[in-house]
Parts: sequence; structure tokens; C-alpha cells
Amino acid sequence: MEEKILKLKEEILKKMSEIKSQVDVENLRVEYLGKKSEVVEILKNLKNVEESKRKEVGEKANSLRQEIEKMVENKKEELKELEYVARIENSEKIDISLPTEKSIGSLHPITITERELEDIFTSMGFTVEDGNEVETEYNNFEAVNVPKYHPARDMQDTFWLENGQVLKTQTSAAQNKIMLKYGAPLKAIFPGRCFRNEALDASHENTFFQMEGMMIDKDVSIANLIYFMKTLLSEVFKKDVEVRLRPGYFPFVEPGFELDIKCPYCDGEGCKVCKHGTWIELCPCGMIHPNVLKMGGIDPDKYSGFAFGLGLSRLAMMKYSINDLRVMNSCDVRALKQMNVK
Ligand code: FA5
Repeated sequence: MEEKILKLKEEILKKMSEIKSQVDVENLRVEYLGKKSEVVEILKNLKNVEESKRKEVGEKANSLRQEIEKMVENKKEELKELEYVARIENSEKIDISLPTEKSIGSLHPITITERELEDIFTSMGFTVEDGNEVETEYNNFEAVNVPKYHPARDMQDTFWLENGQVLKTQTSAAQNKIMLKYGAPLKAIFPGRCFRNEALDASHENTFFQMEGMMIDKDVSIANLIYFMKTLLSEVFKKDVEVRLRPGYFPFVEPGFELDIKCPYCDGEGCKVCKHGTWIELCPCGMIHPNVLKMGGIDPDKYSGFAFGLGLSRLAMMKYSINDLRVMNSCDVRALKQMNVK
């Protein structure tokens, strides 16, 4: 048995050294580690090995299995590296001496969407404000009615800096500063990059963009909020968009809503954009909580207002029919070219 293990090892080493593709590595893995492989057979049949030798044979067979796993892993990495180098040297070789007219680049879909929204909002009398990417804990949480130990902090897995500040998890972090700067009445939007420690998937990134908006004045109501959002989204999608509100919880608004739009691509008939669900969740919003107004130096008995936090990255995804958010941050020119951005 021990001889057999030794022979198997030599055989694998030889085959491994001749392999040139990932498919062959995988085939070799299945051949030597798959359910019907000799290594697995040896392990399965240990009970038939003479008792005095069983432990030693078991250890050798197990260590062979581990060695093969390691070899397969190393080979895969080595081939990946070689494939990358070959790609760079052949199909993706960049000749920096070529004239540049043909690839002058374009704006990113998120930038284009952001600018479009800014145009629409400024035409409705909103100012465009800037927010910080590194924020104080106070601005990101306390000033929007999320005190320490409030359970709502769990909804946004936060990147903390050593000095106690945070990478802004939401554009709402700028609400307080803007209220203090302008007072009421106030109409402002503030787009920005946000960061959360997310499990990444096609619609979740750890770095993404939101566009926040606030309108504060005497007698501002939910009807104003619905009107603004409907007008805005109809402009964005260049057609009359139907919206609906569902209850949603955010500590800085009361009442709070999730605003959905009827899928502008299929008019609610069902398509892959709305995942055949008719409605698309697009923009949490609500009437600004009196505590938040107070902290911003605005008298809630005199003024009321609405706020919304549009998912800008997701809106750009919809506008440009991009089905995976992660491409947006990939800096891969091939992906950006496919986005059909003019
Ligand atoms: C908020 O961030 C609230 N600050 C929004 C708000 C503002 C509510 C004002 C009320 C009043 P939420 O966590 O749901 O809420 O995020 C808002 C939008 O940002 C989401 O609808 C989504 O479009 C986008 N978003 C959130 N997390 C991610 C992520 N990891 N990747 C991409 N987009 C995201």
C-alpha cells in the first residue's frame, strides 16, 4: 500500500508538471481526489489494512491528499498568473505611442446620472451641497436622531477610523450641517459617496453613491414630497412615472416611507429590471423628524420638511441597464465601454 501511495505521488507530480490549462488541472483534481479516485479508495479501504500498519498508511494517504490539494491550488494560481501576463502581452497590450483621439473616454454613468438630477433639482430651486466622506459620529448618527446604542445603527455596518470618525454610511450625515448653515426655508440636494461593510452582490457595494434631498418650509407636506419625486423621476426616465409609498422605518423621519416606482421599462407588465415584481424600490424618504429639525436649529412648530435618500448608483444601473453594481467600481475600461455611455 505504501508503495502504491509513493507511485501515485510520482505519477501526479509528473502529470502536474505537464499541465497547461485550468481545465486540465480540474480534470487532474477529479482524477486524483474525486469520489472514485485511487486516493479516496485507499482511505475508504483502510479498515482492510493490517492493523499494525493502518495508522501509518492512513497518515500517508491523508498527507498525499493534502499535498495534491496544495499542488492543485498552486498550479491554478500559477496558470492564472501566466494567463494574465499573456493577456497583457497580447490581446490587451496598450500601445501608449498611439494617438489618443479614439479613446478620449467618457463620463461615468453615475456622474452623468448625478448631473442630470442636479439639473432637474436646480431648475426647481434646490441648491447643490457637498458632504464629507469622513464624518464625525455625531453627524452620521446622533444628529439624525440615531443616538449611541440605538438598534438602527445595526442597519448600517460602519467603517470606523481609529480617531473615532466614520466613513459616511449615508448622505443624511450632511443634513445637520446644511440646516445649521442655511436655516429655514431650505431646499437642498447633496449627492455623495457612502461606505458600508456589506456582503457584496449584484446590488450591494461597500462603496456606493446616494443623493439626498431636503425641502423645509412652512406647511411642507407629504403631498409635496410625492409631487417632487414624481416630477423628478418622470424627468429622469423621460416619461410619466407612477409612484407609491409604503411605510418604512428611519429614525430621522416621521412618518417614514419607501418610495417605489412602477417599472418604467415594462409599465408594470413584468420584466427583468423589476424582476417581474411590477414595482421597484427606489428611494427611502419621509417627513423630517422634529428632533432633527431642532438639532439643526430649526423650530419644528413653525417649519416642516421632507427628506429623501435616493440610491444614485442603483438608479444609474437601471438607467443604463447594468445588471451588476460591482462593474461600476471596477475601473475596467471594457465594462465602461459596454455601458453605452455617450
Ligand atoms: C438610507 O441610507 C437613508 N439615509 C435614506 C433616507 C434619507 C431615508 C432621508 C429617509 C430620509 P438606506 O440604507 O435604505 O437608507 O439606503 C438608501 C438607498 O441607498 C437604498 O435604497 C439603495 O438604493 C442605496 N444603497 C444602500 N446600501 C447600498 C449598497 N450597499 N450598495 C448600493 N446601494 C446601496
